[in-house]
Amino acid sequence: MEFIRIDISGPVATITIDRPKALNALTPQVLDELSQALEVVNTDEVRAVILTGAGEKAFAAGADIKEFPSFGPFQAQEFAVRGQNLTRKLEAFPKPVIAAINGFALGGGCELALACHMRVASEKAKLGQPEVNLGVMAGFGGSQRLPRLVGKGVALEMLTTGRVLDATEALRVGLVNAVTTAEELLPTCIKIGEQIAGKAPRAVALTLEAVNRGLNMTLEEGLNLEAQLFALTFTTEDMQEGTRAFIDKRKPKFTGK
Ligand code: DAK
Repeated sequence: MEFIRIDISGPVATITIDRPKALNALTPQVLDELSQALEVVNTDEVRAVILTGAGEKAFAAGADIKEFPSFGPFQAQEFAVRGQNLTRKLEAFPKPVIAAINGFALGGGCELALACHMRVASEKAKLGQPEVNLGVMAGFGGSQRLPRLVGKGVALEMLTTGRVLDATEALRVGLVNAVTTAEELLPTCIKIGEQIAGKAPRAVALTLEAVNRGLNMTLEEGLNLEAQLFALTFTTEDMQEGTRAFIDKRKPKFTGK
């Protein structure tokens, strides 16, 4: 892959968008490589994934604007579908994906972060949906995922004014889970990944499924889904191990079975 780096360290894999000269802007090739990278890290050994950007300035400064003027409506639609497929794949990924937002996360870059399961920002991070400055609107799910995360009012303000939030404000509105210094960003995300790695992988995966699918259901439908997925955990060896370890007053050893 030309623009994506993958580092696997024990149970935590880090995927880095590596195009710092263009502030990690997202071309169709970058989107395809990101999608391939998710396949590479979807192994039993990897229990959590970190997504970040190379360099000190950007997570990803959005879709590659320099390609836009040559797009007609059909290419624009194809590009949006490609980005939406990637964000769907991120959201449905069976291991938690943590966005480590090291700088600008704008437009499509912010939407990538929104599709991750959680977001940690460095003090230098800036997040926003400035598409309206370019005469377009959010195209990788921002108009749908942002209001689900921060509420309709804040989302509409961000999407219609293009105002960019700093890390403190992003934390205040619930757009990111935590803010760290630039140096502590990756260690903090790795620590979260390692905490997850100590848990039962199938229980974690089913939890992701319950929350992701449940948010698009009525409460009643969501509770039904939860009951079914909860029942599924009772088919796993890890459920036997986890409960037995509690009774025996020892640490569980989960195998993912
Ligand atoms: N695309 C391409 N190149 C970019 C870029 C981008 N999004 N952002 C930055 N760069 C490039 C700059 O052109 C510059 O390249 P050179 O001129 O050196 O060749 C290099 O990265 C460094 O950037 P700057 O010199 O501008 O750096 P500054 O620190 O001065 O400014 C900045 C940083 C992030 C404030 C500024 O670069 C900026 O405003 N960038 C654009 C941010 C932005 O507007 N992002 C949203 C993009 S729109 C859709 C599908 C998808 C989308 C929409 C619709 N459908 C088909 C429906 C998604 C849209 C977007 O994401």
